[in-house]
Amino acid sequence: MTMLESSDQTVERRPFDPASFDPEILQGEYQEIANMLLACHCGIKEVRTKLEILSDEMQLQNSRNPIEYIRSRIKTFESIVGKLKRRGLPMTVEAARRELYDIAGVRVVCTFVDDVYRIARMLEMQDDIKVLIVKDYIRNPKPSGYRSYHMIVEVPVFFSNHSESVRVEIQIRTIAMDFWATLEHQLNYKREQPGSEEIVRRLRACADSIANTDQEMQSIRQTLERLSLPVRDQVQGAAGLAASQSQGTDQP
Ligand code: 0O2
Repeated sequence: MTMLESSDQTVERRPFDPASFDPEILQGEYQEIANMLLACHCGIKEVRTKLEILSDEMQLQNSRNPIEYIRSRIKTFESIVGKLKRRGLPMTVEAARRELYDIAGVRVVCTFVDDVYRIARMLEMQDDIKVLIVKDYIRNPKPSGYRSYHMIVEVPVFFSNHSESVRVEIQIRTIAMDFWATLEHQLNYKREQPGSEEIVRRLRACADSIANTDQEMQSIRQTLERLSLPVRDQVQGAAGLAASQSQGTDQP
């Protein structure tokens, strides 16, 4: 069983469920909401399948698989409504569909920093993926210290009588970046409390330290690869030479 299979999980935190709607908002749009949810769910499936295929292929071809695990989620109802409110947008499904790019989200957690870019390139090269927006918070971390590579993509989903382009936010990051983001997300409730500047500074320091560790781990892997390659080449070279010599001596 690959790492992907063993830890693969779909985290659909409390879905955008029509039954839980505040009757004041998005009223009378149940069918549209159901359609939007279905499209998001299918968009996530399409992206996950693409990633799982890449993972299976890399597992077979390489000595290691750069994808540690994949998670996905549909944004919660509260979060969608909160974002529409914050942006001063109308409380309609139409506005959510048009303006919010992260209702469907897939998070890919990779082993090393260069794996993040490899996976991103592999997705970008696929004919049926349209990349709309790229935000590289690894090269340009957020003031909080947050690091991750974000892509907003559009993927086609084929239904019985029509097809739809569905937007999906793909966040690609390393295990270390994911570790920081998960803990920071939990601790962040203190952001508005007195003394929060100090907390923010300490969290940013943790993020920088983790980023240095990420770079060092990648550098160690690259060094090991450089060291092991010539050995393998030498062995193969020696084996090849021995084979050709024995062929040579056996020939009349
Ligand atoms: P969740 O729970 O992942 O749905 P906005 O979405 O309005 O905040 P924007 O520009 O649309 O801003 O998106 P951005 O900043 O490119 O990416 C937003 C997502 O990235 C967040 O989603 C988080 O998942 C993640 N993120 C961004 N900054 C931070 C950070 O400082 N700390 C952590 N832990 N995660 C971050 P949501 O919608 O906020 O939440």
